[in-house]
Amino acid sequence: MTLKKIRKAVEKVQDAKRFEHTQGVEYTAAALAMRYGTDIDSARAAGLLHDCAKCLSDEKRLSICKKNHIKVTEVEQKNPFLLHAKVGAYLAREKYGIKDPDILNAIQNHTTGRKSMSLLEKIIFVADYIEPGRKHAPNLAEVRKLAFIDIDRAMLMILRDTLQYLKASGGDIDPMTEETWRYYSQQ
Ligand code: DGI
Ligand code: FE
Ligand code: FE
Repeated sequence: MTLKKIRKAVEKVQDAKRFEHTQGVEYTAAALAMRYGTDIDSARAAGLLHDCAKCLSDEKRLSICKKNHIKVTEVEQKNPFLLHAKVGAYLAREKYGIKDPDILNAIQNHTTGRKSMSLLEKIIFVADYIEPGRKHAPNLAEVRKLAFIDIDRAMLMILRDTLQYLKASGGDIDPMTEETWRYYSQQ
């Protein structure tokens, strides 16, 4: 599918606010790809598709996983919104025809991160947090600036602030988020 077709298709499955965010992630990811010298169209495709499973119901996400033998962890079972990343990568492949494993990984790992992320995975993780439509994340101005100076340090700030927020709000922490933080704080 062309970027234009993907954009049209995603618009159909998202509410207006989510689609606004999606386009914000698309062009922020494109700008980061320019800065760090990686493929701009891959960044745009991953940005467009990263939340393609965000507007499904939890039941739907769980049933897609069950039907397609996608493993659901304990934390995901309890917090099925987390599955929008895994299910998004599945739909990107099956419904939107994405074959590039790097794009699929960027979608799959955009919420919790993972160890040894590729440049594209980091770009989507960071673009998701800093796109212009985001208003409430802590240290936004600083992370936005840092993203274009040192993407690994931006990753660390995002992970630190996300874990801090989850601890303060009593949200279940996915072991993957913790592992990503540990990995990057030891680099
Ligand atoms: O889908 P978006 O809202 O655009 O962004 P996202 O996929 O990064 O999801 C953001 C939310 O995910 C944010 O409120 C923090 C939350 N999150 C990230 N890691 C974890 C987590 N939530 C829980 N419960 N556990 C985690 O480890
Ligand atoms: Fe998301
Ligand atoms: Fe998002």
